[in-house]
Amino acid sequence: YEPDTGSPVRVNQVGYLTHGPKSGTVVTDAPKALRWVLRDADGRRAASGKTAPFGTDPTSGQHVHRFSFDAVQREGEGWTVTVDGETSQPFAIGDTLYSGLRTDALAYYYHNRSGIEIEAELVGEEYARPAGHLNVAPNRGDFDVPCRPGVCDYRLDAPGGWYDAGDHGKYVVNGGISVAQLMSLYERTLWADGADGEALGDGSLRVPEQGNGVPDILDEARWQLDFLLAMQVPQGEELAGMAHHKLHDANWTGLPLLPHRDAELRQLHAPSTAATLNLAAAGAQAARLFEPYDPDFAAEALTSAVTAYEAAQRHPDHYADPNDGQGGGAYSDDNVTDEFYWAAAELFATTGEEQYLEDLRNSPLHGDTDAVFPRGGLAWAATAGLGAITLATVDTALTPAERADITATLLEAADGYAADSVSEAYGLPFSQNYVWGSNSQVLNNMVVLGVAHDLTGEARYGAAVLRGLDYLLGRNPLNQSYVTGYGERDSRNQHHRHWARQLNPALPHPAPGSVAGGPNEELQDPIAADLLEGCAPAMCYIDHIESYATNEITINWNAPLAWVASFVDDLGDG
Ligand code: 9MR
Repeated sequence: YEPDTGSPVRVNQVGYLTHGPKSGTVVTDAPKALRWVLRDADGRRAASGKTAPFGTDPTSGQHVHRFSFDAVQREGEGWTVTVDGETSQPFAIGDTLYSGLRTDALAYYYHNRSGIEIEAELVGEEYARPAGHLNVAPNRGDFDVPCRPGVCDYRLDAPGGWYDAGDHGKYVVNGGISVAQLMSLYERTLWADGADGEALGDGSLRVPEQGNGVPDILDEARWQLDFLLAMQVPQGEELAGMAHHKLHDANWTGLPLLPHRDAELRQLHAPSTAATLNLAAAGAQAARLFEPYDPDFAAEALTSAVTAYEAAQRHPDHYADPNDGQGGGAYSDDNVTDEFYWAAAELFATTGEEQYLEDLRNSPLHGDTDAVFPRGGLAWAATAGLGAITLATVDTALTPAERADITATLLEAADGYAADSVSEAYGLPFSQNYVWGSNSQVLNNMVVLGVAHDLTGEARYGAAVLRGLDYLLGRNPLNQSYVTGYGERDSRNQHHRHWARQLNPALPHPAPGSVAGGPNEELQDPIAADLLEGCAPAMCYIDHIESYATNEITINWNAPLAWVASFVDDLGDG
């Protein structure tokens, strides 16, 4: 298998902000600089210059040059760059290029809601579908859900929430960080200059709650929060206050399969400390954000969060079983110091209570930049940075000195990511191994850079975010846009059970704004193992529906995409 990488001239296939950096990469063996020519849609020469030879890109093995045309600030569509007789994909220059991506990336959540009909009026006929998992045959769940044998003898009603990914599982670990990042995106509009609250407000998204007086992004978050709260172990039980790690099918189902056709038994899996702390953190954040809109819910969320945190303290080492992977992912994590840090931060931000601050000060992660913001990015198993972002940005009872310390940690991390984006052949703010969901690692580094930009106003942080977007949208070793519907060579066969056009022409491709997991050098699925053997790390990707290890989509990868799209759209407005 030889990937079709198209033109050797690699650009952001969507385009560049009018006043933003504009760079590309060309694959060439030429030892010396080459001439690049920028042409407008009519083929007229608009600018030209010399490429800068880079050498060999270690992530792809490709010999490349880089080029940039920052000075060009003429808006329009259909621009191309030609180098050595080879022409790039077309792209636009403008300031409103990303407003569609902001809403599309957020629409991902409505599309993947469980327990509610997805209405044609909101998403179009192609994407409309009946509600899934409301105990209507052949579905068996998510009301009155039993535990797996030996886990508990009660049953829970846990409808709603979002399906995790290509599968129909609902997981509290990663469900928590996903909803937290959506809430943080909303919360950013409360503290960051230039963050457009209306773009996320009531009437901004294609959700059924439009017009209820609540910002639509909070309506979307609420759908998941209600599910998370329902996963808590009831009072009177031995593990009261903990959260069940996950709820999913007893056996893996095949593809394609619409949610309402899933006939597998749904089961609750054992509570875990990590899930419990996801609930504590997300619940605490929800409490402060929903307070103006629904004080009863805010109070309920806070009670659940406090109860969860105390339960986690009583049971600090209930790790999810790494072998519990039948019918759903394991999401096991045997280091929860980061989840403790994140939950303490959110509880402190909301309540101002000293005990949470003490816990933060005593955390082994306190003041350790690499632990709070790992170079490889925030992720479901590395959540501390979410707490640090909150403490650096939201007004809390922290002393100014402590807030300054946490801000310094964040900026130090951002400086590292920004340096990567300057030195990488393809400009991405990431320099680690390419693992499962690598695109989300890139995106989460971009979130930290975006926050750094918001806090300092320094253009170099915003520029690094934009270069990251260039990478995701086509300036990369495969000439691939990893976001469906964006760019001429976009991913459209991601692993998903009902967005499965590759398997059945009557079904749609993923909805626009769905980001693929991306290159994963570990080749953990049969398609990748078979077709990608020997691939260079950044090229271990295939747009094939069965390659779940390189080409799945999931709530916790689209969340940083939504954050970044929103940030970049605001940047264009500003
Ligand atoms: O995102 C998860 C990734 O970090 C893990 O390496 C991988 C294997 O355990 O699982 C990923 O999560 C998947 C989950 O287990 C099941 N639903 C789909 C998720 C995305 O691929």
